[in-house]
Amino acid sequence: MSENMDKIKEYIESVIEGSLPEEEGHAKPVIEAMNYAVRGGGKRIRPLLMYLTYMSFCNDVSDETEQSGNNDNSTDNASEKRAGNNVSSIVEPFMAALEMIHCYSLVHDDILDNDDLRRGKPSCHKQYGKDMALLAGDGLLNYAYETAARAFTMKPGDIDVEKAFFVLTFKPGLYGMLGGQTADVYLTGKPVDENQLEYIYRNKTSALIECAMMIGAILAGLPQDLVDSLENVAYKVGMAFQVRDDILDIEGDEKLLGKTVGQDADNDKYTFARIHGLDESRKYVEDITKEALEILAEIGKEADSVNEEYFSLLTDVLKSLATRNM
Ligand code: GRG
Repeated sequence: MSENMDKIKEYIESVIEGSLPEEEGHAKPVIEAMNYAVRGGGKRIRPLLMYLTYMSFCNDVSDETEQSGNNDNSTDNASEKRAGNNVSSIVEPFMAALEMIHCYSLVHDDILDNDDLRRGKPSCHKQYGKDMALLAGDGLLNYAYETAARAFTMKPGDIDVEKAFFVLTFKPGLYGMLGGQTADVYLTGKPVDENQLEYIYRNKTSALIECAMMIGAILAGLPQDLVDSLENVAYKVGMAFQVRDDILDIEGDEKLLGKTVGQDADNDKYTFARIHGLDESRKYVEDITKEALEILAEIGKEADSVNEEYFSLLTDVLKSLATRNM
């Protein structure tokens, strides 16, 4: 099968769009704010990494997702959608769920920092007010699990689905993103040491990237030792992603980024880039990305079967994150 990245991105958008709740009923105001926060503008890196990891290692052809319209969003029956009847591959509910969790974190983060812009649009609380944005974040977190739980009915009793669901509960939580964000908020305005900084970055940013690649690997049936190695790849990629984020907050283009730059300094955050400077930060991103790619290449040699086309796309995406401008 041959496909290009544009087609994959289109497919991911359709999976996310097809998983959003209908804007109806008494909860409509919050559903509108939830959908606003998810729709439009995001890079969709987490579902993309999950999908490319899954497709790189999945050798069960019957479970492969074709982007050819099997993901029919035409139904206007919300209960059918909730039952997952328009879902064609086991990885899809997890892809949509992880993007919802990521979007909830952005909504709440923007409230906390009182950021005006997100993805080139007014942030959720600027558009819908603080109360509704808070509820939209809560709603997205909850609906993410409702969405992922569809996988249980697609493959009843499947141990890999259970494992993947556990990873989806663990990585965004206390011992993952939420823990990292807590330390970040608690330590704002205070000088941080290397250990604290590593803890914050590993958790607030790497955790969801680890979540993406681990779930892709687990659902593809990779053995535990290779899932662990991919977790390490994702950890390193996540660290690079966050340091690149720091760099862009200093010298990035607001138009490309779709958000206000200079927020870290304004909020008195001691980021890697502020502590180490731009040159050292660039070198760190380059070095840790190289380490990640070396481990990924080893995984490619050790895995029983690898789809070379997807594996090479996965490698290219990870490489491109080190020099991203948005
Ligand atoms: C503090 C009230 C309160 C809530 C916290 C847990 C949480 C909400 C926030 C997580 C921390 C966070 C926002 C980390 C930033 C990670 C990061 C670099 C986000 C930007 O991701 P991109 O570049 O964004 O993938 P797009 O828009 O492309 O999806």
